[in-house]
Amino acid sequence: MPKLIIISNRLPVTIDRKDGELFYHPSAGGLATGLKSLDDDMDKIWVGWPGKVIEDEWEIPAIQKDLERQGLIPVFLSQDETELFYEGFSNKVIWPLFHYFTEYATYDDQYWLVYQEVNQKFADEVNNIIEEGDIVWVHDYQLMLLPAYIREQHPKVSIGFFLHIPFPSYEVFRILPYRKPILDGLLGADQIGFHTFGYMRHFLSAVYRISGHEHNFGKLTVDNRIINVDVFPMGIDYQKYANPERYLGKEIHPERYIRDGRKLILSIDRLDYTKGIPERIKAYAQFLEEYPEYIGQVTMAMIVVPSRSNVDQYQELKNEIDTLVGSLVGTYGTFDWEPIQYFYRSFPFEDLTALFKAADIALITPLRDGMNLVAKEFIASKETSQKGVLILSEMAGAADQLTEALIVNPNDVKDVINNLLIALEMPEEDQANRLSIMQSRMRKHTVSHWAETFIKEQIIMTEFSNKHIQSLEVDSEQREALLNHYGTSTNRLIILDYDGTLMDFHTDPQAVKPDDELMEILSELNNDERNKLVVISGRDRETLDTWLSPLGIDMAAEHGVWMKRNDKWKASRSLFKSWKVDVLPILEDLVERTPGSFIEEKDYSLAWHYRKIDKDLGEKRIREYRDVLQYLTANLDLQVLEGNKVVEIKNSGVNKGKATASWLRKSDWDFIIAIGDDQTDEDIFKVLPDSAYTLKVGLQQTIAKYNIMSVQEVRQLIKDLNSK
Ligand code: GDG
Repeated sequence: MPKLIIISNRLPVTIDRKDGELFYHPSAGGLATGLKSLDDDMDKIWVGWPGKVIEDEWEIPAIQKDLERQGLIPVFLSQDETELFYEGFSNKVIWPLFHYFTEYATYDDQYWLVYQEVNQKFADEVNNIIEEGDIVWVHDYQLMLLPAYIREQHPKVSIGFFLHIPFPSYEVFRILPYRKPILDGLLGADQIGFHTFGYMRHFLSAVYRISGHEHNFGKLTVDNRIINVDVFPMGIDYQKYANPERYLGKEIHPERYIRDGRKLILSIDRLDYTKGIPERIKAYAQFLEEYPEYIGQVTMAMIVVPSRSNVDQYQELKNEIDTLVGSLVGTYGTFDWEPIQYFYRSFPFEDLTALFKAADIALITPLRDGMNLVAKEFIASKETSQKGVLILSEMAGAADQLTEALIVNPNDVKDVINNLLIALEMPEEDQANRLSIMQSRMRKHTVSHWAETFIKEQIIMTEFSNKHIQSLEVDSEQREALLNHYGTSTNRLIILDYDGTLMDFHTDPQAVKPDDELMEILSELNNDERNKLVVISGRDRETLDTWLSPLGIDMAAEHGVWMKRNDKWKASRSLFKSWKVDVLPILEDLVERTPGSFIEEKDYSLAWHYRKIDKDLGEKRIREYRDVLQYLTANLDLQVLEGNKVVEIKNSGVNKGKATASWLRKSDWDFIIAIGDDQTDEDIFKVLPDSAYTLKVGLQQTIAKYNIMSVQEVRQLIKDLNSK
């Protein structure tokens, strides 16, 4: 039976020691709940750190045994590893940077080295247990290299990755010295999930700018695999918060937290600089100053859960919060009223839900937060009362789904104060309306729903990817049929595009001279006298001649303006080039305004290339110039052709399809194959008969019969044809 292997930094249990004895605390986190509901057809195994450094090696086998019984596989970390991998790279580099606290990120190569080692340690553990058909799901920023490390050993296994924290904008991500290997690590997955569309967009932009892979509606093609990048907003165990009495099997006592009918404002966070705790206290103090009628009428219950106390910034933050709370109490507190009740500890679930129920307002104003589940839990806890207002930072991922909350910019004190006032004065009917809309959404989008959707999509994606990619692989029927047909035919037409089909793209178009391997396989293909090999390209004839004439093959240059047969170039028909003097100044203007782009002048065409510049800028320029070019060319029997990061202007009536037709007519071919990657190659596919094999390189929409994933695969196919 296939298994689901979940990997996260921490196991859902923590080992502890009391009087020398080891014991295990379960931690019923959201993730564990979500996974419980997953299909029982699958065994589940969880791999992670058990939360304690085990110094005595002899204790390890017993711990392993205990945990294995619960389906848990521990990865043991040394003291140094927890310091450098967890507190160091994870929490002093990635955490601050991904939450836009760039000045807190400390770059230390030792952290990075140990981050790689520990990711490898996790991978070794996982690689030992993977079997065919297993599904792997990796969680969060501590394990971003893991997908690639697992893929190295198990190229076919289905791997998902989910990031629980924000993925920052490219401008922030690019600061990271290890940005490329981190992306390579993530791109080992088949599916990469984020809480919001914003994070997904940032990730795709970083992948494009740093690794050069373009996406197509969130699908990336990397190393012959399709990767699905998508949004999966995490939910909560709704019923647990909506009905905690049933969950706990006992009464809850919210009244303990309600004093003298005062309104209760709730604030709950882990101690972290991303949570905006000092800013919140300051806004509250200013609110009391601006609206003194609320003095004595409201109380803020502020729970700060201790965390990461070994990291300097957290200690400083704790001191700052202590001072601010002290000053607030000092300024406004009276013998029978405290403006703020501050708890620096965690609360048992029973008390936490009592607080949720008691609170009139939840003030959740992180400066950045991947999702923020507390906001969702507060909404669920109002299921019975239908009273309560959520004030939520727009910087929390949850703001995308909790759109009926009062959404604020946590840096804008006035905005927070105004919304606090609105919340305090909101009529109950309005409160109930907003709550019920959000509740019906949360009720459906639970954490179980999240986990099920993620895994379901991952399975669909992996199957699709394998099927799609294997459609032309050795074992597939079509490929066999193609090769057999080739083997038994005697009069074959083989049409190949050059750039992006036989050679990978390069920012400098002149740098893609054919390499030895390509010359060898093309020469072998051409030496078979049953073959007519034609390279049809948009390039000028001089370049094609310099590169390919030693092969003695037929060629078409400039999309068919020139055609070479029996070693002689001929222009396709009466073409004219007088128009170039009119069009050239426009393209020069385009280059002037877009540094890094350039013009290629050919005999009968002009091309503007924008391969070296930002793709979005290139596309914006095309939009701006499209009209003027079309206006100018309309009366001149010219056409404007948009290709892969190039716009080409040439005589109309010339295209790769016409060129193809001229070879097609020459004989009664019994085998035809055409391979191309560009929009302009679609013209080739269009003119060929149904019996032809047409192949598009890449995943784009095409009228070709098959997709082939890469230049390497095209070359492999040619090699296979040669060996027939
Ligand atoms: C990451 C991302 C993202 C808090 N205090 C107490 C307590 N809690 C519970 C809450 C909630 C959970 O802890 C914290 O939720 P977060 O959303 O902040 O999650 P984290 O795991 O810290 O952080 C975050 C999340 O991953 C999920 O993807 O939302 O953005 O940073 O469930 O109720 N529970 C108890 N006592 C407390 O004092 N019992």
